[in-house]
Amino acid sequence: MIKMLDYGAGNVRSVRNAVRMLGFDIDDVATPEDIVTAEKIIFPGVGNFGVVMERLREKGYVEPLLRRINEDKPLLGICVALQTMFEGSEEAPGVAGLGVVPGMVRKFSGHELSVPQIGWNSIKVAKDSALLAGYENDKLYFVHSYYGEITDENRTWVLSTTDYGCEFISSVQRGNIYAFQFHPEKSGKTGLALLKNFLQNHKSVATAPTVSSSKKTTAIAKRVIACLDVRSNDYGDLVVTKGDQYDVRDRGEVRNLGKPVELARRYYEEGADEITFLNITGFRDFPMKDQPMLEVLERTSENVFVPLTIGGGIQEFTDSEGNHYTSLDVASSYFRSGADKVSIGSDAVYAAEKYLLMGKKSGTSSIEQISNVYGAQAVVISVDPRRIYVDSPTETPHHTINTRFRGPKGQEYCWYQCTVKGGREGRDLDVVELVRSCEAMGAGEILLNCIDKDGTNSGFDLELIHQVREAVTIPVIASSGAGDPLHFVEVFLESDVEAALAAGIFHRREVSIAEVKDAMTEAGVEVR
Ligand code: 1PR
Repeated sequence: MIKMLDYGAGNVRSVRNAVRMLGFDIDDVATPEDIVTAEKIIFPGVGNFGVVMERLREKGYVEPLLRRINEDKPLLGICVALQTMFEGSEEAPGVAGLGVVPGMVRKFSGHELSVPQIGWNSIKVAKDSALLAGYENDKLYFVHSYYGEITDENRTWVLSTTDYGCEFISSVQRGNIYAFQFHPEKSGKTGLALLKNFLQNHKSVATAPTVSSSKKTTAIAKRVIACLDVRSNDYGDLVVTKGDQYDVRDRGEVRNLGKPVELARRYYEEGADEITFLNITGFRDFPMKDQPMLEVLERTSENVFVPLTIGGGIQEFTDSEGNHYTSLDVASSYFRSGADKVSIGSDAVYAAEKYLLMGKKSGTSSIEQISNVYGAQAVVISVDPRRIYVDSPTETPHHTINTRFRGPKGQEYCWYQCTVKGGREGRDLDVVELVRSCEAMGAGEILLNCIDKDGTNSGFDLELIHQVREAVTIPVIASSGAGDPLHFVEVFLESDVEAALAAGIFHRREVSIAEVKDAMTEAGVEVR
């Protein structure tokens, strides 16, 4: 029997779905003894090293895990699970890991790349292994700020390495004990094939020589993301909609561009590197009662094996019966339903305002709460800025730019005002203040929309993108305005964003994801 070690962190639903899709049964470890007796164990992991180790200790799982590893019974660790096998991590100083693999887990730093590493990278195979049979240099999905360091003492464990600023351990193996830093369950067909190698009796898999002949540095791909803005229409159906500068109504009716689960599936099949759902009226609904959205996630995660982000309505809430829910509760329900990342819009603006007013973190903001438990990489900030033109930078305390596009009265400067409630309300906060505050509070990525550009098909707002890219070190997703594959090429060649997102052109079938990737490849941009 294959068992899942579910200790309550991260998106284990996707791993379960992937295993079932491959035709195997899996159920959860119910007692510590199950860890020792199960035929195969999958030990998934997303989140903070310290929190994961604490949960394993609380549940009495450490000792049986060590026994299983010593007895060489098949085990596959994923992401943070790989990191727990080391002696300790810079993420949680003083917290001991399982100590099976000699060495420490370090934080990516001291180079030009954004941290966390979020995206598709490849692996250099260091030794033959049936587990990697069939792997041919395809890209796999990584999402992490910390990595296992290669040392002389742990070299015999190293199954593969990957480059991201430095060369790090991307998988380990000793006997039947395996662990991946990447997520096979989120790595499309390539990842599923590796997972299958583990699930079937991998000793019987023909051992193709898998050691990489090339020692070439691996490279992370620029991501292409399909975004689905979702809301109920006036007849109560949950639909994918799309606005022009955030106005989603056409002659009074909410535009209906399709069904969320079907569209997500289509984009997965067409090669989207990631899928984002934005529950665009989430700020006024209570998502935990909004079962359709959770159901959309659950159903999507059954057959979409790339990362899923969900946003809308992540905030604290008290229902009509007086029950209080923290934003962490709301986010947890999204993670349990199949989300890998959550995106926070309005509540991030309020948190940033409070942070700037107090001059320090409150410890209670949604960003901090979710990041502390699920890790920074699981917290995306969705920014909805609009241009405010001024004649001179001295007219405003905000961060201005000298813009190529003049304002309505010929103004040469503008600043980007943050908005809440889907652009309905402007705040006295600019994008630079917002993204810097959110990064300080523990956000892991910025989804940078632009109300002026949304739905215009006129290309991304490069001026906004440059301003934000320079303000933070976390990954930035460019969004709003894509109308042509060359707009993706432009944004990747002219800025350092890690990903670009589009909605309208994909929904209306004006441009396919393959056409975007072909144009990127032709221009020399790394793609999956
Ligand atoms: O504030 O935490 O509840 O989150 C609400 C979320 O819903 C925010 O992420 C906000 O961006 C989003 N949202 C709210 N209202 C709208 C609207 O359109 N009326 N959609 C909205 C924002 C922007 C993009 C869009 C790109 C690409 N959508 O995600 O998909 O602009 O479009 P394009 O390629 O067609 O130009 P909270």
